[in-house]
Amino acid sequence: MEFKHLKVNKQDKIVTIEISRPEALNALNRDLLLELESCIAHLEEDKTNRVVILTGTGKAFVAGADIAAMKEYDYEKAYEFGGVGQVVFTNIERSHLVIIAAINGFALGGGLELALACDIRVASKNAKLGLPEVGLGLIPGFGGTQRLPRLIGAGLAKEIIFTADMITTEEAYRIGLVNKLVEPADLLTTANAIATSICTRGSHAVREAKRVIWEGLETTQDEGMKLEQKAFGNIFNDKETSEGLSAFLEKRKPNF
Ligand code: CO8
Repeated sequence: MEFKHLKVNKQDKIVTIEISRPEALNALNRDLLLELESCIAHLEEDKTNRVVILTGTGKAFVAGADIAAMKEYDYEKAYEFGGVGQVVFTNIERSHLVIIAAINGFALGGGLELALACDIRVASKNAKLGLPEVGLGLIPGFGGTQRLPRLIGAGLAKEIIFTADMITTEEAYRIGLVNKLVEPADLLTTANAIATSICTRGSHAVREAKRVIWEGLETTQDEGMKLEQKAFGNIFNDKETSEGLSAFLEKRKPNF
């Protein structure tokens, strides 16, 4: 896989994608978004891949959508570009791969929206997060108005969106916007440790748990319970489940 703006590195079942457009602090233009979409789709085809770690080159994770490109937009172009970003991020959210955002620096606007679409967020203490769109006369357009309130609640999400202020990672950690906060030098090690732990668990089970969680978030709790019950039944059709249960009873590690 060769990409202009992505550096891809696979180690066993874990793939790290580094978003690399440093001249614009990794800002998302159409080419970069489409590369990301095709990269994830490609990784999904390889059954040995389990976890993807997304990070950025230099001092930014991603500093947002490309502001220069948006300057000339009218309704049609904005509507279409918003749709491209939404599809790419929704594919990430719904991928059968687990996707971890390792936030190494600025995660602003579309950059934070990308992190929100990931399953787990680990942040370096020197990162800065925010949705600065209203300060530019925009609104979040890659899912931020929907995913942020679902993750941290509407009140806190409104404060972040309406003020457009950047928040520190201490604050982001306190409100549950990031799962872990680490020294810059420990960022990728921590993300890899989480990824490695996930890789030791049942792959079918993790995949089904991810699916039931996102499908459940889209529906009522009662409907979510039915989804869970069905998935719980289905999982017994997979030999992985028998191995996991047998391993426990035989006091050994499962061989997934
Ligand atoms: N787009 C394009 N270029 C950017 C962006 C961006 N989002 N962010 C930084 N750059 C460029 C700068 O223009 C600069 O380029 P140059 O060297 O040619 O002047 C280069 O990257 C380095 O940036 P700075 O010199 O500004 O670096 P600083 O360290 O001084 O500042 C900041 C870093 C604070 C991150 C600053 O660059 C900044 O504020 N960037 C913009 C952040 C922002 O507002 N992001 C939100 C953008 S809007 C958005 O994401 C909407 C998403 C939904 C879209 C829906 C579409 C329909």
